[in-house]
Amino acid sequence: MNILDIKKALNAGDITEAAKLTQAALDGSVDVKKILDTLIEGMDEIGQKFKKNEIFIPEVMISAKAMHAALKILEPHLSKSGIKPVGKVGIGTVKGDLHDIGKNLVAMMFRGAGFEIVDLGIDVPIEKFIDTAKHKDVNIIAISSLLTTSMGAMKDVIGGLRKQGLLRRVKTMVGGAPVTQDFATLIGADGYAEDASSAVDKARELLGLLKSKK
Ligand code: B1M
Repeated sequence: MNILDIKKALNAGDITEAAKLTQAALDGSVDVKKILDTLIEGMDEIGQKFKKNEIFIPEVMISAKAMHAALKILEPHLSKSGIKPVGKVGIGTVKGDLHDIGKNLVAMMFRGAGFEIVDLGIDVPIEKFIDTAKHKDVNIIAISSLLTTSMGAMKDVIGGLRKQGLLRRVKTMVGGAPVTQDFATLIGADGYAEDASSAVDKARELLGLLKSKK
């Protein structure tokens, strides 16, 4: 088999084929890290296309599902081979807000880029974000908001993390349709991203995995 076919399967959003080819690569003794890198490259390409409006949310979601299917097969081998996730992100939709499609998309793209995700769900109280930062060993707390009425709670989460001295070791990121860079700066977030693929770039930048584009 050609390992690059895995990328094609991701692009086509072919869940069965992505899983089958990942298994075939493992059976053919292809290095686990190489398979993972190929998958991540594939998702990065999908993220770029999404950014350029060449593909849209349904395609990204189905590709992300194919990625999940491949990662599920790879997961036990990854832990055996000692490959560490590139970072760990606690993500949730802020208190008062039940929208989760964008948050899920961001989480999927993070997973696709090799991050470990603690998904806190929707309507997440400030204390749960703080508890996650304290006890789950995350590098980033990522907060999503879709409502102008729930945006303010993001400031409270960051304020709460600051009060507890957690911002010394945990970065914060915010996003969602009504959120802007100006708002992120105003509430003291370390990062803002407009969409799911930019969120991955921003997280990499915050963790020093990517040079700042400033
Ligand atoms: Co609601 N809703 N909704 N809704 N809803 C909006 C957001 C609204 C803009 C519709 C409108 O009026 N035009 C409006 C908000 C107005 C405002 O505050 N400015 C609105 C409203 C008012 C409401 C209710 C109050 C309606 C009511 O009950 N009267 C209510 C609130 C409930 C609550 O949350 N407490 C409500 C309810 C709902 C549903 C439950 C019916 C449903 C949500 C279902 C679900 O999520 N499981 C829903 C939906 C679907 C929408 C719209 C139509 C679509 C949102 C969506 O999923 N978009 C939305 C209108 C719209 O956006 N066109 C609307 C697709 C998604 C992929 O995009 O979430 O923006 P998005 O995520 C993007 C980026 O924003 C970014 O990346 C994602 C991918 O590129 N991003 C991040 C998101 N989080 C990020 C985090 C990051 C970085 C990037 O880092 C941490």
